[in-house]
Amino acid sequence: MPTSSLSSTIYNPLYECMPRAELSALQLRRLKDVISRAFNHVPAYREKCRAAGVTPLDMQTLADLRHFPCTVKTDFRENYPFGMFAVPMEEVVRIHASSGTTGKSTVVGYTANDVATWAEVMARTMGCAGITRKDVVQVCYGYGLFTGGLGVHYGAERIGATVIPISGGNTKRQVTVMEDFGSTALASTPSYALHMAEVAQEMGILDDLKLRVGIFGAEPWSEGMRVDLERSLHVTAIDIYGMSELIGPGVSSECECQCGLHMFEDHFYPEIIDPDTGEVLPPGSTGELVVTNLTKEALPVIRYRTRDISALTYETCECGRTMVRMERVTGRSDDMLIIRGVNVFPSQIEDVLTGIEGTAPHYQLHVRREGTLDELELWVEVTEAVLKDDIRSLETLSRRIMADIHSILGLTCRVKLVEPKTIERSEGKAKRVIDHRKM
Ligand code: DLL
Repeated sequence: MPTSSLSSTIYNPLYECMPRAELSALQLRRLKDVISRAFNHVPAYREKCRAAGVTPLDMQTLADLRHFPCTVKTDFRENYPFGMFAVPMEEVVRIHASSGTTGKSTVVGYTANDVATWAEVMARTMGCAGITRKDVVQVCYGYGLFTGGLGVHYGAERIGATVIPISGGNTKRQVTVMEDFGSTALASTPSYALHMAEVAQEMGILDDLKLRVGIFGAEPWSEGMRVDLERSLHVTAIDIYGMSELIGPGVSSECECQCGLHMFEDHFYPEIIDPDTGEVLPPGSTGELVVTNLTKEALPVIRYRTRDISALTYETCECGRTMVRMERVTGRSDDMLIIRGVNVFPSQIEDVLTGIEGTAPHYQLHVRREGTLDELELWVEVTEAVLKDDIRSLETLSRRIMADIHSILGLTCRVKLVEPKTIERSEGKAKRVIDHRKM
């Protein structure tokens, strides 16, 4: 049951530099506690444990966790809306939701302590990005049931920064506010940040903005996109990661070294598994990230299969933080496209495009089945400058894209070059894949 001690820790950067032995001991204590709470208060989880033949008493060392059953997104659907909660509703002070695998959304809840924990891990995220109380943080993540807006908001307030809770949309107004209020930190999806940069450019004020840092997440993005964001907005682009089921944003964040995302391991315990067999893989291996929420009271989630593909490194970072780093997410084990037997991640395509002059980082993958064969058609926006070129140069550009994709993925695709700003812009997550095979 809820204990007030769980989230009484005050934001303290030293927490993130805890020696490994001390951290492991803390994790084990918290794992035993959270498994007991899920077992005792969430019938669906108790059922899963029974089926797997384990009880909380089987959790004696960190390595024992692998014997416990995983939680998956469909558990939320089957127990919709509040069946995964471990506390009575009187103790739940906040609800958020995200898209489910089908129809019904995934509903998550927070006690007052959970909201405080969330503010703390988001305050650490701010610290990782070098954001301080002197910053003016423009929060363009959506406010509402999505966790992005309020998550960043509470963390930024917790460190004493000035928060502009503008939410997503109305891009010209965003840019005007950015200029007039002197925003120094931008919080948005990376694709929306690029769109804001385009609009600021059109309005002729891009170079007058005071932005110096951006905290970008909620969708996969590439190193190439980082270069574009840093160049166009004159910011340090920091990758932040999280998901509703675990808390929202605040699970992990890059620091200013930009070499992997530190996971706040006193609250989240990570494993990497083989997505096909469920086997736990050794540090450094690439696989599906599975995370146990160590301190959440309303919704203790054990071994959540994130479907996100990453890898973990336990080497201490140059910044001094000892907390494990996860590699930037390269895709999801369930959004991976298989086209004529080739595994394709949209982020790989993006990497190819960002290395090709004349293309904008806006693209869409259209997958169709023609006869028995899958066909990939890649729609790519070209830059204004390229439009002025003759038809031959455009053909050369298409051929170059096809060749580069072929050499990296071993996949032949068709390329359709489209005019600037014709691919629909999103104020949240960009829609990169249109899989006509599933319709
Ligand atoms: O997207 C929480 C969030 C808000 C994170 C704002 C960062 C910033 P969900 O809507 O539940 O929560 O979606 C979670 O989004 O499993 C990943 O597949 C993807 N995702 C989130 N952050 C990143 C990132 C929020 N930095 C799902 N890189 C996750 C790649 C990300 N994918």
